Amino acid sequence: MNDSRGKRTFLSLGSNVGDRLALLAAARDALAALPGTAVLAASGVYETAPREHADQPDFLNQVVCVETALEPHDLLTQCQRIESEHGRVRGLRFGPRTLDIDILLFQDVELEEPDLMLPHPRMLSRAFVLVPLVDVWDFARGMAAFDVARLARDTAREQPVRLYSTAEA
Ligand code: PH2
Ligand code: MG
Ligand code: MG
Repeated sequence: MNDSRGKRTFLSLGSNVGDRLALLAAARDALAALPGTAVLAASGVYETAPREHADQPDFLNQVVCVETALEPHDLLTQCQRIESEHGRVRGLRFGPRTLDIDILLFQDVELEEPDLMLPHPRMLSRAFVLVPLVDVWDFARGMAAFDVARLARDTAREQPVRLYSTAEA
């Protein structure tokens, strides 16, 4: 459902265990099925070298733009449920995972709570977030005017990110 009163948000999807491409597709479908929620756009899928904890398989990463009538904490709860339903087991921080769904930006909301920080505190230093975000940044409404193209270029010099598959229609 495309709720015109919805808030616009960008989510980062990541997977480095199992059928990574299928897990990202399942995440998009599960997000689209949430009440009052529509997936407006999906970036290409990128294969990225692991950050923070280097000794793990490469990730597939993607960013989606979503419009939702849910509040940030309700969206977070739903994202965690979708992760669990797709085999996510909470273990090593920054370690391997079947599915990770992180809220990057939720319109202009700023939060510093133990379970939810907005904007996402590491998004501006991660090429695996910024490069896909460029693909869908035209859909930004009501959020800070980050120069995502420039940040993506700068971070991608040091952080391997390669296009794995282009966005599906
Ligand atoms: N997620 C992490 C830690 N490191 N590295 C890449 N390339 N992609 C990720 O999604 C990722 C990561 C913690 O969530
Ligand atoms: Mg994450
Ligand atoms: Mg996460």
